[in-house]
Amino acid sequence: MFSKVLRASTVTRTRCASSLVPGEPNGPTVKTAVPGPKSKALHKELSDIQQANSVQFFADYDRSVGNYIADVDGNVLLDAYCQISSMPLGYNHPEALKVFCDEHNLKSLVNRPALGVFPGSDWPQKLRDVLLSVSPGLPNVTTMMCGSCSNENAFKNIFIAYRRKERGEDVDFSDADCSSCMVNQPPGAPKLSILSFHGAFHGRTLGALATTHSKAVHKIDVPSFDWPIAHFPCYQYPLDENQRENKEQDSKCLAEVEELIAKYKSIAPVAGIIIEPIQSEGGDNEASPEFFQGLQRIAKQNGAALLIDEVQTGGGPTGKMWCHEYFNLETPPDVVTFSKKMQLGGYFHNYDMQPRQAYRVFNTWMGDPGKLLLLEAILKVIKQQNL
Ligand code: PSZ
Repeated sequence: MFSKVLRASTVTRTRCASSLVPGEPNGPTVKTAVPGPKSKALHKELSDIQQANSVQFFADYDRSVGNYIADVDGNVLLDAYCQISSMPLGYNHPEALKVFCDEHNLKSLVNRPALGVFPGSDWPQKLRDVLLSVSPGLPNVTTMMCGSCSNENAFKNIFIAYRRKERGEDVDFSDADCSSCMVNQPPGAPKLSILSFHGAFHGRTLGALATTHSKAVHKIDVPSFDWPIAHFPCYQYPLDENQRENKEQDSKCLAEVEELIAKYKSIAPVAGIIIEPIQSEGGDNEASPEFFQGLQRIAKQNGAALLIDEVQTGGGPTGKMWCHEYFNLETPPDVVTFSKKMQLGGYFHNYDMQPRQAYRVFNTWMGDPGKLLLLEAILKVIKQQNL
């Protein structure tokens, strides 16, 4: 379930653990079976309220430090999973704890704004200083809540940009657009698609789930879109002994993408392509820089936007802030989504991907300034300690 990327981050953190969070234990302590009796009692209590079969044990976050997670039965375990790959510095890092001791920051947390309508005075500056300071070459950023809703809304940006180009830059919506979209019919609700890859994980909301193909349990019983799905390269290892075979894999998978784009022209034209730089939930599958370069060329030739999903790989675990920086792409991708280790969800994008009208991509909170303040502290530690 958890990727090589995540293991890489764990290894990195373990190596510098002693300097990272003071008071971190030297090793695990196991006092009971896991889950222990207190966890089991709490599990029963929670199960009366909700489906809780995924719960492994109940944690004691007051006593968790650095790489070690404490449970309610007094066990202290090395946490190789980092809250589904979302804790870049480990538990109770002093710099993260300090963030809300500042009264201004505390007020940003407590008075949670609807950022799309009433952002605080320091919001543009914070976006520049924190998020845009680590942008992979893209000038715009839109904040959201989680990984799924980042991909979900990024799809909307892609569709909106695609239709704007079809209609003409300054052409208004037609009456037919306005009436047909209200009953989910074309031309207002057009037949368009996002191409994704077998084995991909992009989230569980309806649109994102249509591009997720890692496990049946995620998808079963949920209606979905008939959108094209291509094969992600599957290499033979070691790489240096299988160069010819793996090159053929790249060509075969790229040819399939081109065939699907051609086939879907008459069904639901491909407005965008979504891909993880390393398939994470789908089983730690990697593809070559040449594959990604080829994919970007095909996307550009066909007027499809390239969305690189860095929800799991982004935020530093591969040694660069963004995994796709290893691919030496000709230009940045059109959209890069993030969440997890970045603390808040969102996406970097170019201006082309930005709707020209207000309220087209919008929700109540549009992210959370409190999470951006946490990310600011985390990035500072990563930079200062050269993690
Ligand atoms: O079982 C689950 O729902 C899991 S286990 C790991 C994830 C989800 N990862 C989330 C994820 C991701 O790895 C990539 C590449 N893209 C999008 C997502 C969705 O993020 P969330 O879970 O925040 O909606």
